Parts: sequence; C-alpha cells; structure tokens
Amino acid sequence: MSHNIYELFATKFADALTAPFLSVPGGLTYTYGQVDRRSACMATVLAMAGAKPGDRIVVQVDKSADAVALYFACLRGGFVYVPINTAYTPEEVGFFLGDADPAVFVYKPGRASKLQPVADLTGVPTTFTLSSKGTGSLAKAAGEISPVPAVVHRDTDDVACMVYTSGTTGRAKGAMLTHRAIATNARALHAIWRFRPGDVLLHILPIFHIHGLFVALHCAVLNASEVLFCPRFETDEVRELLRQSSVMMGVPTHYSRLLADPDFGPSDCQTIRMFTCGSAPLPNTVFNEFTARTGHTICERYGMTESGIIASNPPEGDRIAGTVGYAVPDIELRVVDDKDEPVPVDDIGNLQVRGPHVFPGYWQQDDKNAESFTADGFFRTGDVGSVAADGRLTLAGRTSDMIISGGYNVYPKEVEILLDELPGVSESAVVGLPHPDLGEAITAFVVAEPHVTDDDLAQALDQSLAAFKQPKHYVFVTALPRNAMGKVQKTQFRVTHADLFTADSI
Ligand code: MLC
Ligand code: AMP
Repeated sequence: MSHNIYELFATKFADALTAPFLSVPGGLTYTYGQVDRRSACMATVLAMAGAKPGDRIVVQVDKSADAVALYFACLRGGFVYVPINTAYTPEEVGFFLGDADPAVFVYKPGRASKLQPVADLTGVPTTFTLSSKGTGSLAKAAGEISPVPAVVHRDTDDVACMVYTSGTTGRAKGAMLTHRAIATNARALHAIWRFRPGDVLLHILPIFHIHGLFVALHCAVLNASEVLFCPRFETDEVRELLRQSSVMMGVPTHYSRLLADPDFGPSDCQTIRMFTCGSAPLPNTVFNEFTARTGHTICERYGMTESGIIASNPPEGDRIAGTVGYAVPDIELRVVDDKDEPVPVDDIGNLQVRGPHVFPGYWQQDDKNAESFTADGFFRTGDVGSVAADGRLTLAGRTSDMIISGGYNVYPKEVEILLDELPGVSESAVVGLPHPDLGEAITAFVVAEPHVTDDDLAQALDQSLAAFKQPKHYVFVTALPRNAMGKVQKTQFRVTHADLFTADSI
C-alpha cells in the first residue's frame, strides 16, 4: 500500500472535483479537479526533465494557485518539495541550492537574471520559472502536455518535503518531513479543530512555511473546503473576506493589525466559527482585546517545523490567554530538566516531543541530529514551558536567543556574523525588542568606528540578507556588556532599550 500523502488528499476531494478549491480574491477560482489535473501535468513535466522520486525540487515562487499545483506535483511525483522564503536574496538562495543539491529549481520569472547564475554556479541541472509564458516556464510546459495521472508509490518513512529552519550557528538546516509525519498532523488538526462541511478557510499566510503550507492548507484539503487564497495580508481586504469565511488562521501580527483598524468588529466576524493563532506568542492584550471587540476567543496553538502542531487550545471549552492548550493526538509531550529528567507538574522545563508527527532529522546533519534527539527518541524542541495537572501547556520562552519577528524566525548569530565582517565594525549583538506590530523587532547593538553610520550598515546587509532579517534599528555602543566569562549579556540591552519600539516612542 502506498503512503503518499497525495493519495489521502485525492481520496478526500474525490467527490468535490467540480467544487471551488482556491479562490484568489479579485481573480479566478480553481476547482479541486483543475488543481489536481494541473499537478499531474506539472509532475509529468518534472519527470520528463529528469527528476526522480526522492530528488529535491527547490521552489522560490509567489503564492498562487500554480504554486499549490507545483507543491501537489512534487508530492504525487514522489519528489521532495523544498519551499524557500520569497524574501531570500540570491546569496541566501545560493546556500539553499548548495545544501539541498536539487534536481530542479523553480523560481519567479522576474528574478531570472539574478537567480539563474546562482543555479549555474551551484550546479543545479534544471531550472524553470513559474510564469504562464516564455521559455523555461513550467506552467507553460504543463499546459501543453498530456499528464500521467499516476501518484508515485511512497512509504511512510519517505521524505515528502524538506523545510529549512534557521540554525543556531547562523545557517539554516533542512528538516526532512515524511509522508507519515505530515499526514498524521494533518488528520489530527482536521479532527481536533472540528472541520465540517461548508467550512471556508481564509488563507492569508505565506506558503513556504508549515503554517500556511501544511497547517492551513491541509485542513482545508482534507475537508475539500474552499480556500480564499490571499497573496498578502491587507486589512481592508481581509475584513471583507472574513464575511465569506468560517475559519481564519494567522500569526499574532495579523490579529494586532485587525485590531489596529478602529472599524474592525463583530460585523466582520459573523460567519466565523474559529480564529486560530500561532508561530509566535500571542500577547494577552491582543487575545483580550480581540474577545472584547468581536466576542471571539482566539484559539492559540503551538508548533514547529520539525513536529507540526504540538498543542492546541480546545475548539470547545476554555481557551486561556497565555496558554497553548493540550497536546494534539499522537504527540507525546514531556517537560524535563537539563539532565532530561521529568520535572513536577507546573514546573518550568525543556519541552520534548515524540511520536509519528515528529521528523526523523535534518538533512545531512549527523552531528546536529545526534544532539537534537534523546536516547529514547524525544526531540528537543528548544522551547521552555510547563504542563499543568490537567495537561495544559504554557510556554515560557526558548533556550536559544532566536527572535520571532512577525512569525518569521531569525537567529541573531546570522546577522551578527555579517555585521562583524563589515569594515569599521568591531563587534555586534543582535536582539529582539518588543514591537507593537511584529512582536519582536530585530535590533543591532554595534561597536564601530565613529565614521560608520546606520545607513552604511543597512546598505551592506541589504545585499546578503532577506529584508525581514535586517535590523529595524541600529544602536551604536562603545562596548558590549560581558559577564566574568566574557559572554555578551544581551539581557542588559533588552532591559535598557525595552521601549525602543513601543507605540509611544515610534
Ligand atoms: C515583512 N517585513 C518584515 C516582516 N515581514 N520585517 C520583519 N519581520 C517580518 N515578519 C518587512 C519587509 O521586509 C519589508 O521591509 C516591510 O516589512 C514590508 O513588507 P511586506 O511584505 O509589505 O510586509 P507585510 O505584508 O506587512 O508582512 C507582515 C506579515 C508577514 C506579518 C504579514 O511577515 C507574514 O506573513 N508573517 C507570517 C510568517 C509565517 O507564516 N510564519 C510561520 C512560520 S511556521 P522593507 O525594508 O523592504 O520595507 C512556524 C511553525 C508554527 O512558526 O507554529 O506555525
Ligand atoms: P519554526 O522553526 O518556524 O517552525 O518556528 C517554531 C517556533 O515558533 C517554536 O519552536 C516556538 O518557539 C515558536 N512558536 C510557535 N507557536 C508558538 C506560540 N503559540 N507561542 C509561542 N511561540 C510559538
């Protein structure tokens, strides 16, 4: 029996081939049958181009119906889908191509002059763009051939997708996600969030991370639901589309942006049965104000690329601000001390997870994999929290100094390495400071010669670092605070500059 997750999808939407799947606001609506056929065509083109099951296909394209068809094409062809953030610079893309060693790279048509040389340099055998016309267009080639409709046989442990997560050493690691892991989490979420006939999902997330690609899209596909597929988050448009939706999934920034519109209120939310939130901590103030303004309690959940969603507040029953609810089915969650010994109920410790949702390891990272799992197979999440007697999980932070800005993870080390290499800079410390819109904003504290300006630094980083990772503010200091061991005390900056971005000061 094949365990290709695409078989599961196809079974679920078999009776809905003429039903709407992806409705692009102000654009076309694509049915399940159309996207299914399109994916078969694309899978055929990829196979004809030489891609074999197990080969990686790196994809950096805008959010569109064809991008979803390409994702499905990779699943059904048994290729490993490797999505990357559209904000990454050519230099960053070069790293991913070198690391993933893909058979095919698909990129945005407008970026050919920058990305084709990177693909050539890293030895990628085949590239395509995802435009509707022109040479080298996957979409055009797909429109011109007869598809092979077969779905390639896959075992449960075969890798379906590889999703890069930021690395503590400043370099991203490819989390290998198996057909079993993805399918188990999709089924669990579809069940616990009580997806039902008639649900319409408002999809406002990017599709190069698991939140938009798996959590949101898979629940809808398993339900054969219509998806209102927004290329980006615009408050006015989202308010309009909320009135046609029953479920919205977002990051905290989406909710605070809705609240920032004084006209947003209950009349926008009459058809909604559930708002979910995750990827970053949902501030209690946002949770409470949202309830006061709309009557809805946001269902906060907690997850990560390596394991899918780990815990969720209940769809019915108490959704409590500041907590992320209960472990989802099939996830074993434990809280341990630094010796991996379980801590008592309500005590804060390191969170570890085990079960079929959890990934088998990072691509070509044996050392990292050895330290990421315990001897009894639990994955060390890097998050810290406590579990109450009734099983409810409350997060308390992270063991690393990772920053989450608007739902995107940024490792300070990656930014610091680049800053420290710049002429006139002797050292730097990058921290996340509270920000009313983004949750945390990247801030760089820099020790530099007097002639160095923040514009110099910003311009230099722009070449090599995606914009969302670039500091929103530079603070020049004469020295970095260090403890007796010589370790930089970033906490001091977090205290002294805590209100740098708060509403009153910007
Ligand atoms: C955009 N910018 C950001 C940013 N997003 N800067 C810091 N942090 C961010 N998150 C910058 C751009 O680079 C640009 O800079 C300027 O802001 C405007 O860009 P934009 O594209 O217009 O931004 P906007 O559309 O407003 O995007 C904000 C956002 C977006 C919140 C809608 O960041 C977003 O979609 N976040 C969701 C991330 C997500 O899906 N995470 C899930 C990870 S999976 P400039 O300088 O060019 O003007 C995961 C597991 C789990 O965590 O549990 O789900
Ligand atoms: P990623 O590596 O992009 O998958 O991000 C996963 C990380 O996001 C987790 O390890 C958490 O630190 C964080 N995260 C996800 N959901 C939440 C949440 N609800 N509250 C706080 N942090 C969260």
